[in-house]
Amino acid sequence: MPHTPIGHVEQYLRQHLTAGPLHFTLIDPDKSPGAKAAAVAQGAVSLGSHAILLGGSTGISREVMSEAARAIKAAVAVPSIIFPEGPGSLTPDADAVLFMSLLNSRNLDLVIRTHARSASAVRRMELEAIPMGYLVVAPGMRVGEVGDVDAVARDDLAGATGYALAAELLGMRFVYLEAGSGAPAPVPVEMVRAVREVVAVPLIVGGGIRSGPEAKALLDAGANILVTGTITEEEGLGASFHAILEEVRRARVG
Ligand code: 1GP
Repeated sequence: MPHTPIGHVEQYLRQHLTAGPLHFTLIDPDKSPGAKAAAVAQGAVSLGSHAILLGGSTGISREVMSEAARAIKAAVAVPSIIFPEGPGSLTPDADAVLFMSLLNSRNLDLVIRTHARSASAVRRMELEAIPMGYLVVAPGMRVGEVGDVDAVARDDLAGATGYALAAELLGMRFVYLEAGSGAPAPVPVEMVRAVREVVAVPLIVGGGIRSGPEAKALLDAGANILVTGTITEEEGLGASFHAILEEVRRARVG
């Protein structure tokens, strides 16, 4: 019977999660193409980042995505994972794709229909698919708009826990709480704590993380993976990035 086993990238993540939280660096290959993406990845990994997410909220072409994925693969040993906004950017040159349902979108394409249309292509490419529930929390920023999202209010803990638990019960193996790229503040720590209490799957948190103290508060609340993107675009691998990675390192065993 054909089946979808847990792939190499997910195994790598699971194994590293046993020692504590992880950090992912989000790179938009439209803004940082090819060699530039590889340089950012190299710097981020040298500071302790555990994987590279490749994505952006506007259509990235397959060519641009492939070039970045190949350059990153040549530069670093950690996985490069597509964080897709549509099927057009899928490429077998990346190591995996977050095969994610935008749980609180009003647009069924983003909940399941695009997945149905692209699943065969993902299988044909032999691209590892990591099943994930993606939940946008206010303010949601650009992804909230393009995703036609009914954003979870920042104080709606029951709403967030309901979506997250439903994702887990549906078999999704990761849940991502997203405040939106460039959000003025990250997902509230109370929401991270509430979701952490009800789900067993690893909890990814991103959007608006810009400082060590913010990272620490989210980690203390139970976030398993922190994602940052804007900070490197705006400041490079400067003091804030160092401070965030330092908090992740401190929270890890040994
Ligand atoms: C966006 O959660 C990620 O999808 C990262 O957000 O760009 O605000 O770091 P930032």
